[in-house]
Amino acid sequence: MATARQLETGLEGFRYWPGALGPPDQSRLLAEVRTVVARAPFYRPETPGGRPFSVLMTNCGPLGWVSDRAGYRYQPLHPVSGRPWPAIPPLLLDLWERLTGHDAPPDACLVNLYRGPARMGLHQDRDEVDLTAPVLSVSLGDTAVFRIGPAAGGPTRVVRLASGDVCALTGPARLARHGIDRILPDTSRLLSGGGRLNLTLRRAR
Ligand code: MD3
Ligand code: FE
Repeated sequence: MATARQLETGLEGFRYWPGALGPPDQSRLLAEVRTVVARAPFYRPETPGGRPFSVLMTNCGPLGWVSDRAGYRYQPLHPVSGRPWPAIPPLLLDLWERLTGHDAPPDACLVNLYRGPARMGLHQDRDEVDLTAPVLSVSLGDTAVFRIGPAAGGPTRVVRLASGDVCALTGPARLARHGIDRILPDTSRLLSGGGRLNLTLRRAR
């Protein structure tokens, strides 16, 4: 595994491994994600204010991140089917151990699907109990224009996240403001029909 790049984000703790997963591993991971999605279909969450997300979501692991009129939270059941989320694929658990070195495994994996004009506004991830645990993100499919800046506000910068890229957020970067401006169409052939999948591993509790 290549050494992580510390991008000049001014964000200590943002680590980035371009091409951490080569094409064979991307295909293997995609097959595992399809198995997850067969048991826990994508659905469109709503913000607490009642606006639909442009991103479709599902989860795997003991807990899944959900949003609806009651707010943001982690819960053990799919909000539409009422069934438990499927297990986190072993490939992702291995990646977490190898890249974060964290002593405890992730208990939540959010799967985001971006198609067409889907985007995600600038936000912080703060629904987790232990904010000292890292977050690990894996990108598959079309390239994303990812924006990140300091927790306190101020200048942001853009990083293109391509298929197979992995990034980890630890320390001061854990509460960084971040979002997805847009997806660059036709930049990967991994997903038939195009679009982007992002898998985010976290410790929610
Ligand atoms: C920086 N997802 O689900 S992943 C999210 O590509 C989310 O779907 C984006 O932001 C996506 O909450 C970005 C990269 C990422 C994930 C977690 C972070 C960046 C982060 C937590 C803190 C700081
Ligand atoms: Fe986020």
